Amino acid sequence: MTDVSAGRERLTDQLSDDVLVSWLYDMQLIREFETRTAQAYQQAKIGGFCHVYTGQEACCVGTIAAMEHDDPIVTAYRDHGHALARGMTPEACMAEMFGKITGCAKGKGGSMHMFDKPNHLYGGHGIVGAQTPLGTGLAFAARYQWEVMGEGSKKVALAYLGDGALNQGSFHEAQNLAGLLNLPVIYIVENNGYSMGTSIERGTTMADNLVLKAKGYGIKGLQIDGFDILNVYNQFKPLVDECRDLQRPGFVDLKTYRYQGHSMSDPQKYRSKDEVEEWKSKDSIAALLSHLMSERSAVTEADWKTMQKDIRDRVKKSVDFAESSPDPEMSELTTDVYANPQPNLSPTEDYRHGVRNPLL
Ligand SMILES: Cc1ncc(C[n+]2csc(CCOP(=O)(O)OP(=O)(O)O)c2C)c(N)n1
Ligand SMILES: [Mg+2]
Repeated sequence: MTDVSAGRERLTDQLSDDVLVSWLYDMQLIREFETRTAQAYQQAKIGGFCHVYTGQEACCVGTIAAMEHDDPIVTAYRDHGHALARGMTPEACMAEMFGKITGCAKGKGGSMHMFDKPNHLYGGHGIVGAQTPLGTGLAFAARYQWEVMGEGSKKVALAYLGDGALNQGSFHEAQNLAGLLNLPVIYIVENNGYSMGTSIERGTTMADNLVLKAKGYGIKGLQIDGFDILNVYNQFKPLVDECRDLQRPGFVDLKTYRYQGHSMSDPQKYRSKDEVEEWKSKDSIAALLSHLMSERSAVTEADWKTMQKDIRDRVKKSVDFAESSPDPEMSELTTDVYANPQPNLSPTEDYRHGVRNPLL
């Protein structure tokens, strides 16, 4: 069993400069992407609800870096960052928001419903907390596949949620089942301190020590500073390894902050400008850049300028792509409504033939 506290300082020291530079790239890509998303929204090129991720980049990049590519993940509606960090192209992500056929879900899902099966991303979900039982189910399926079907290897599922989902009944039912059945799912609370305009202290008990809630379900929890990507990786990776090894659940209170309003229309009366500025002064991208420049001498000012320009060009291309892509045909209205029946889905077939599931 891995000792979660042991490798804290050391794990990232063992990673190459290239790996850390790729994290910097991914975080900056998300930030630039979200700047362009907000612009496009204001120009009415994006419809529906839209929530940008600016400020929280270290959370998705740092946690996804600790996973295998085929570990399934599921998240809430503030999902563009997770999609990009998992490998979705900016083109597919932007076109989805523009409602175009070239989007990851043929333009039918929009900002809140990023799906990418090849990259093992199962949404993007708009109902607060609804993704937490889905993450539990993904973990059940993964464990069943490995242990009962004898296929593949041990996996861990990630279910991201906001602090506003902590009080949802579905989340508590999901945790209970995960604890009871030993399911390899890690619930990551991206705790940005607010659920729309309600601060976490006003909305939930034990706000300063959320891991106590998971403890009640027999789930090991960690509190992690989500504003420092090195710290995120160093603390999170051992938990992932442990949950994979022992096939059991985990919980993370990942402390972070969003720089923009809750959604694209939010006067932000519930917080002060000083509070926002204080968080910005600890910015996660600036902190990683400083580490790479001064402690590793892996990036120069000129490298950083070039990287920023490359990213700007890449994101601009994604906007052009989205704009010039065609709308879905009218006939798309009636496709993808129901899953096509598939004859050989073995786990559920076992149920249908009355075979008891040995995991239960
Ligand atoms: C079941 C349900 N209730 C209410 C809403 C309305 N709603 C949308 S976002 C939100 C706040 C959620 O905040 P949090 O989980 O902290 O996520 P964040 O926006 O901070 O990322 C609420 C209440 C909803 N979408 N679903
Ligand atoms: Mg929140």
